[in-house]
Formats: sequence, structure tokens, C-alpha cells
Amino acid sequence: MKTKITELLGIEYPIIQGGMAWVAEYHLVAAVSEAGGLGIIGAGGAPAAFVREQIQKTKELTNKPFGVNVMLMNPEADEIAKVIVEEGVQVVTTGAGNPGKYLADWKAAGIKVAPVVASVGLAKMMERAGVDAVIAEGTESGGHIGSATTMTLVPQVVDAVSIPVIAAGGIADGRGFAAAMMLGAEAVQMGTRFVVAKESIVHENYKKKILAAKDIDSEVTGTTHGHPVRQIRNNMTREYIKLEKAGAPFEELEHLTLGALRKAVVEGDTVNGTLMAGQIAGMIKEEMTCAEMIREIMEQAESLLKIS
Ligand code: TUI
Repeated sequence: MKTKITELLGIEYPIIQGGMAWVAEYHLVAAVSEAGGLGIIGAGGAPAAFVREQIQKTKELTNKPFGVNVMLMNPEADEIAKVIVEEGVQVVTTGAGNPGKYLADWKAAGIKVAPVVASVGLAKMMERAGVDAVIAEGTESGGHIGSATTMTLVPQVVDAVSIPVIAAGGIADGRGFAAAMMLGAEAVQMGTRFVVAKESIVHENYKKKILAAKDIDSEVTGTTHGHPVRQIRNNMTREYIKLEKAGAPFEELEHLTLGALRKAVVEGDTVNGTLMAGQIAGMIKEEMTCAEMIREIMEQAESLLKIS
């Protein structure tokens, strides 16, 4: 399927894998890109040297385009921005902030840049700053989120900018893909579905929690200090929300989340770990390869959109 995004990024299918911290490492990234989508390394809170290594390992597994996501709250974001240029990465996405200060260097290096935006205001600012596309991410997403839903955000961003829009948040099958296209998107970004890909190195316990999740099993922590994070409800979220309701200061809450994503992804700690996942987890019932997922989504979407 050809869209402005497949043309821009040189990929076969308009499906982009979310740049999830700890989860989106080189095995998953290469598998998505090899399957014709766009794999994205999630730099998360990792050091720049680790990100460089991930880029090099991805290049060993695929010759197809792939990207890096820069989580802008990372204290090493400046160094990571340089590594991306030095390593000749073709696509950059950003999250959790405004990437304005890096754009000149990335554009000078010919990198395609698509920041995640959670509002029309930031989308317009990013277009003026010269980015190639924006990812409009709704509050259905896992991890750090904004407040607008995908259904409301995507068409409003599409109307406000002339660059291509990628829809994210709550999309995990061909129906969601087709709906995003109807809203005016040129591609989708999916996170949660790729967490349970066969090629994903995420601990089996975490995958089982996603596969067993029901529609209302996610919870948003961090609303009181401005960093809302969606994750599957567990002991940690119950404790966190209890403390938040009691008016606990950020420092007291922070000790619950420090290293908690690693605990979930690497150690499989589903009790005290952060099981980041989107609201669509309830629909995801099967572990598949990235190629199987992408084929299934495209077949379903093409039949719904009546294109061939
Ligand atoms: O970034 C994400 N999702 C993430 S990052 C992350 S790592 C983390 N771990 C614990 C606590 C906090 C983060 C886990 N998941 N998605 C992209 C995204 N960006 N969602 C929302 C935004 C966003 C929000 C506000 C982007 C820009 C923004 O405003 C920027 C500004 O300065 O105006």
C-alpha cells in the first residue's frame, strides 16, 4: 500500500512500531523493518553508548530503513541526538517533549523527523519548525500520554497541518488501521501489539499480562505531577494511586517507579514492575511474528478499505 508516509520513509507498509523504552531493542526493530514496516529503537532513558550499540546491531540484521525514538526527558538526549547523525540513522521520532533544538542538525543530515504530538498546538509548531511528519498520539496509548483521544486528536491535527500525520493510540488490527485512514492519517504507529511479537524480548510474564488484559485493565499513574503514564493495573499502580490520592509529594512516588519498567520487561516482575500498555491490550490475544501481524492487519484493512 502506497501512502505519503511509505513514500517518505521508503517502506512497504504504512505501519510504524512505537519506540518503546526497554522493549524496542534491535531484535524487534529489525523484525518490523524486515516485515516491511518501520522498526524504531526506543532510546528511552538509556545512555548514548547503548543507543549507538543498538543502531549498529540493527544494521547487522537489516538493510531496510529503521528509526530511533528519542525520549526527550533522557538526560543524555543531546548526546543521543549526535549519535543518530553520526550513525546515519534515516528516521527519528521523539516523545515526551519538544525536539526543536535538534531539528536543524537532523535536517542538515537528511534525516526524516516525525515528533510525537499530543496536541494541535505542538503539531503546528513542529510543522513551522520543518519536520517531515507528525505522530498524533491519543490517550489510549501505553506509557507517557496526553489527554486527547486518538479519535478526536487525529482529525484535528490532520486539519491543522499540511504534512503527513501518523495516527497512534488504540490501534492494533486492520479495523483500527482503516479507521485511522478514514480520519486522514497516512500511517499508523502501534506499540502494545508489538510488545507481544514473537521477536520481542519482553519477559514472558509481561506478555502474558497483555494477552490476559481486559478492556478496562489499564490505569493512569502520575496525573498529579504532570507525567501521566498508562500501564496495566497491578500492586504498584494501586499503591501509587493510593499515595497520589493522599497528596504524596513527587519524591515519595518516584521511588515506586524508578527502574520499574526494567523490572517488568527484563525480570518479569508483574507485581512491582511498570507494565506499560495501551487500552487496546484487551483485544490482543495472540503472540505472532511481526510479519504475520503486519500481513494480517494489511489484509483486513485492504478488504475494509476496498483497495487492492
Ligand atoms: O513518550 C511517549 N511515551 C512514553 S515515554 C516513556 S519513558 C517514561 N517513563 C516514565 C515516566 C515518563 C516517561 C514511556 N512512554 N509517547 C510520546 C508522547 N509524547 N506522548 C505524549 C507526548 C508529549 C506530551 C507533551 C509530547 C510533547 C508534549 O509537550 C511538549 C511541550 O513542551 O510542549
